[in-house]
Amino acid sequence: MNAVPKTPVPKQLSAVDAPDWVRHERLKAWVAEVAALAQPDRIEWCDGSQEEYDRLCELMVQAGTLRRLNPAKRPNSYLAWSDPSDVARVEDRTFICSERKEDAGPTNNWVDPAEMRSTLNGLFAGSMRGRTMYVIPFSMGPLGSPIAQIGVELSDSPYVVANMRIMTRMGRKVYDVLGADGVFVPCVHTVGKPLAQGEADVIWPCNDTKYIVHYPETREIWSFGSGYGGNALLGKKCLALRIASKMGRDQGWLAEHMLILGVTSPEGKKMHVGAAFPSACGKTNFAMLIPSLPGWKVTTIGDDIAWIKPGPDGKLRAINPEAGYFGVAPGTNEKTNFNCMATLRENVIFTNVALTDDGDIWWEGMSEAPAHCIDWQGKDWTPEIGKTTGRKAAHPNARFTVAADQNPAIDAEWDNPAGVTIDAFVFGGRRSTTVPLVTEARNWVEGVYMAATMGSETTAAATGKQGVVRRDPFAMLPFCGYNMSDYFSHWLQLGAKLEAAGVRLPAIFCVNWFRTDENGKFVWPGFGENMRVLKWMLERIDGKAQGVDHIFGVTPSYEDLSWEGLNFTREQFDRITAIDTQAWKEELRLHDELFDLLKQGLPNELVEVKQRLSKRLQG
Ligand code: TSX
Ligand code: MN
Repeated sequence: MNAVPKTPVPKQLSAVDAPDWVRHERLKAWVAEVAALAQPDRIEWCDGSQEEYDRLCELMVQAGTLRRLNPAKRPNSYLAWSDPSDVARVEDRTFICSERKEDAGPTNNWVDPAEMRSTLNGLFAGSMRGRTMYVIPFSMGPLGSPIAQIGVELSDSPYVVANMRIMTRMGRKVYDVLGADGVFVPCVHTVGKPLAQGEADVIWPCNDTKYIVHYPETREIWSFGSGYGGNALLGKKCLALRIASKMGRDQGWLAEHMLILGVTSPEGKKMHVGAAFPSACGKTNFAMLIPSLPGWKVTTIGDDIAWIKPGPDGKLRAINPEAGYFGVAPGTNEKTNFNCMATLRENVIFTNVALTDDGDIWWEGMSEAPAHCIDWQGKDWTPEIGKTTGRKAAHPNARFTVAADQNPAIDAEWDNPAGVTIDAFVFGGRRSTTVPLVTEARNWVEGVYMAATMGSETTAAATGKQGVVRRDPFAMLPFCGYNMSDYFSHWLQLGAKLEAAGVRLPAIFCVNWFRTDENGKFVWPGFGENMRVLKWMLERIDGKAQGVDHIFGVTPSYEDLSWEGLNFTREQFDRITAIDTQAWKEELRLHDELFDLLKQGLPNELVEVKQRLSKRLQG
């Protein structure tokens, strides 16, 4: 890694000049403390204004970090190319530093907090030299919502400031909510590349050494060495999932890796769904789905994260803590996600997509390939070069950052501080066999079992290995800030508590859009046709739709789904709903492997569900 010089702290930085709209003494003292450690040349207190955003973007254009796109093609939009070594979250460098190792659990990297603090003190000393440290106040969730939380990120990256302004409610108004002594989550971020006097900067500063560190008990986040996505925009995965999941457990609520959508029937009846899918299952596409069934409407509340709390009536109410979408670009097009393409018409920061000759952007799966473009590494790219070298024009994890309110399908309630009432939870994965199109859990405990054991097949792009089932309980494996078994218990306890209070719990469904035929082709048309499945779910909740009982829940028969306007035969339907007893015996054996890994603290209810399913399979 780059050596970080450690010399005494300049005195003048230990007292910071905060603007008069910052009245929070503890916050100011903390800013001074971090500045004294990291020794930035300047401190800038972000106000979240358009002027500030434009100025920082212009600064990054001058520095070469951003390219302004052709305003006639993509108004007010920019393209960033990261260092080729800094393109994704770094799970093996992500740490949950609880006092006790058991509290992080077997699925998280753990280091003793005292030891980690000492490591980070060494790394952060002088790490912001030659740079500006930005103070970024943000709210996760509508400002002042009883479900929202406030964070303050200190970062030496203007790219982080610009992205945080899109992804969160960022700026001066946050200080009004914070007042003189409000609670906030301190988040410290450095790209880890201090500049010596006169040293020229690079377009994407970062460090080979990376640490993404969470102290769940004291609710602090420290991030070193990366400027990319979830490693650097600390409100998202770090605060809204890892830290918030721990807060939720302590305080009786849920922080989930879920999209939230609204569905309105032709009669005007509306329901809300929270849905969790592992990566590469099309979560953002599902959140913005355009129904194939006439008269139905789907609206987006969120595409990635849900914070869910029992409301005054005991029913679960959900907010999207984010204010923007940081989505994967490749594969997004007018057919897979029309609303998303409309959202991306202007005011976007693109990262690691290709630059076309007319100053616009392109990625694999967006449209027919251009005859020539500049790829995400700044090199010439043509379809021919792509074919012969295997190089992609856009990085497979290339992203867009865009404000949620540009989505034409945004839900009218998306910004409601009280949230929306959740009627159903949906869990899904990418499974070419075994798991049927849709199953309703018979009760809360069996639903938690479904979610806990959910898995997804790896795509070749992500791992090099195709078709291996990876367990990803609740799609939370990389995002739970504490022991996964305790997380299952928390779900069970919350359900039991609400049920005891006489509250009707949301129904729980398990879906799989990805069963294939003997030629490896997808049988279910997916996308807008998923509306047929959503319709069945809503009618189940309403007590109107039928279904058939099988090994682990209730599945619709062919007659129970609406086939209006779609040619889908009973034979095709059987292929994606049939239960293969042999395959399910093997499936349960794989559940055993997961439960063995998580055996410490694993709730007995889940073991009992497994035993019941096993018995049913034998019988
Ligand atoms: O996002 C997807 N969804 C959810 C949409 C609301 N994808 C893309 C996944 C990768 C991110 C899907 N892919 C879905 C789906 O429901 N289903 C499939 C599989 C599939 C792929 C292509 C076709 C049909 C199904 N059909 C044609 O290409 C013509
Ligand atoms: Mn996600």
